[in-house]
Amino acid sequence: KKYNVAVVGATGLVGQTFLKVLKERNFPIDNLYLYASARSAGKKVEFDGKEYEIIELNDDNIRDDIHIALFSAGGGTSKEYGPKFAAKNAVVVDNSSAWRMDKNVPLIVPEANPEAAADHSGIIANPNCSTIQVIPVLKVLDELYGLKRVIYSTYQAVAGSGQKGIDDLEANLRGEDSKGYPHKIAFNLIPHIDTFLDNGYTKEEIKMVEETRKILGLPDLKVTATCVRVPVRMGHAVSVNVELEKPFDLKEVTEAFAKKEGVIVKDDVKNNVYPMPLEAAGKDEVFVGRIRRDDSVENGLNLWVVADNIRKGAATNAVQIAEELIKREIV
Ligand code: 2RA
Repeated sequence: KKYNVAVVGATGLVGQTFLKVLKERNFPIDNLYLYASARSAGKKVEFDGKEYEIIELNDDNIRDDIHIALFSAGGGTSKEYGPKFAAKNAVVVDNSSAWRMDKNVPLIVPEANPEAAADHSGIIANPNCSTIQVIPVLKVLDELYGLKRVIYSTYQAVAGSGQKGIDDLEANLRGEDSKGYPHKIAFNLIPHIDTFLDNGYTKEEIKMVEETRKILGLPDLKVTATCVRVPVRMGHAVSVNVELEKPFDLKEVTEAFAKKEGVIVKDDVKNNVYPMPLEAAGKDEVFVGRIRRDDSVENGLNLWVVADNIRKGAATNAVQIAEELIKREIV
């Protein structure tokens, strides 16, 4: 069986990567509809050797034969148009933060909670990129030993801000100021992703806390985060400090990670092998290394997790959710 697929936000960095990933994974597409704002309407985009004209996203153009709609056009667009596509019987897989914490919307990383797809009411949310990449390894640890506390420190690439983040890094390297970031990002670190809240945290940090709890089904898990933008083009890295409920064996942890689908262990420090953004870029897996005990607490573990934030952190995870819908005959 083949499906009618819409991509909303088709000209953006994630939108373009949706197309690449759909093609690479041989997604069973019957008809493809590419939507974007009026600015891009009429533009031609190539997919699988065919040209497609961008359809302007407006109320009149929402087709009623769409099975799956992949959204990545910003929170405002998702809030407004997600329900409109769902009302026409599409299942929306939304990459924005608009619906993630809505209790009627499943928030899914297929390596952790694919079964949640069955509970959708038209919209399924794709988690935040920095959250997605840590979930497969945390799921392994939770199943084996139980999670007690998690501390995240992130090192997030400029691609997380879309093309404008990449443009700022490149402009800075030419000596120009940033247009989007509040400071230069080249040769710098900016401990500020998304907006600040009254409690001193950024929204990005709170997303990591809340989304981790929701995906893992652990509403009381102790989690905290510090999120930092780094002058890396593509690929987020997260230092993950974990306290486990039960004692663990390091070799058993490493073997369990290696066995987990979607996770690749890169941990051979004698030969300088550890995950790095340059190597993770362009890949769909999550890379874990620097696996070591934290002796400052009972059952403490330190990890270094790297992934391509536009692929596993956005497009690939969303397409995997769409594949689950098909596998589970939900669509
Ligand atoms: C970032 N988490 O890296 C965001 C993208 N969704 O800025």
